[in-house]
Amino acid sequence: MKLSLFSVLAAALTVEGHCIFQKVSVNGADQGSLTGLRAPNNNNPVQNVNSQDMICGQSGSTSNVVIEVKAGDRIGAWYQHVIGGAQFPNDPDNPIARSHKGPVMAYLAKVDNAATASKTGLQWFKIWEDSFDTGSRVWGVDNMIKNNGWVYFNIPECVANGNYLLRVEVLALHSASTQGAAQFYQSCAQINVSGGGSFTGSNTVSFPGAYSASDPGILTSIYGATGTPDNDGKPYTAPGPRPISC
Ligand SMILES: *[C@@H]1O[C@H](CO)[C@@H](O)[C@H](O)[C@H]1NC(C)=O
Ligand SMILES: [Cu+2]
Repeated sequence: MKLSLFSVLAAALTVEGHCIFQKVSVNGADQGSLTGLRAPNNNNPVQNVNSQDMICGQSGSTSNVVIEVKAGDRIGAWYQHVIGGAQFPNDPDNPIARSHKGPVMAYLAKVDNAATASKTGLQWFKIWEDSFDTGSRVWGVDNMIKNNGWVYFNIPECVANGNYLLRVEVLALHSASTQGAAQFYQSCAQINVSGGGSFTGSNTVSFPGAYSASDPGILTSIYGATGTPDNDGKPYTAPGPRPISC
């Protein structure tokens, strides 16, 4: 079997480079580890887009806390290699292996009580994504690594008051040229929005259901002619709908 150097390298780098969304900040105020979160308790990716684990990751930690936010607030979602941070000092795969290029996305779903609501059967709308910048050839994951695992976005001003699950997702595409090998990392935060507008959702999608294994943003090779994970400088569109605009 003949393997190109870059596919061998990419395969070698996949071994332990995973991550977990495990903490929220609101306008810079750290809410505490796993507080207000439904997060997996291991860092294995979800690879079956039809799995219930596509919603908030594998079942793991739960919390009674609902995080208070105002529409317009700047939310931080913190990804790290394992729960608590790095796996060991100078862990090169914290917050995630550098090979794990791909987009980062955030979705909301309206619920009655974010602490107790079932995660199934919800209608999700995307509020933000950081996919791939063709000019700089920088992926959302590159920005997350640069920010030490923090991903930042704002709750749109138009979002209606009330409780929501906030689903933040990293999609790692380093092995995505094989169907079923794209890696999804998501948890859900429990939030209560105040000071908002009237938007409760349009263009909503279900999880699972929003994605198919053969979506062009999921079944794709990000390696250009030289084996660089830069999508050959071509545009990349993340799966799911485009974010709402208020
Ligand atoms: C959500 O926030 C509003 C406004 O601050 C508050 O009145 C309400 O009790 C909160 N609801 C929940 C379920 O946290
Ligand atoms: Cu991985």
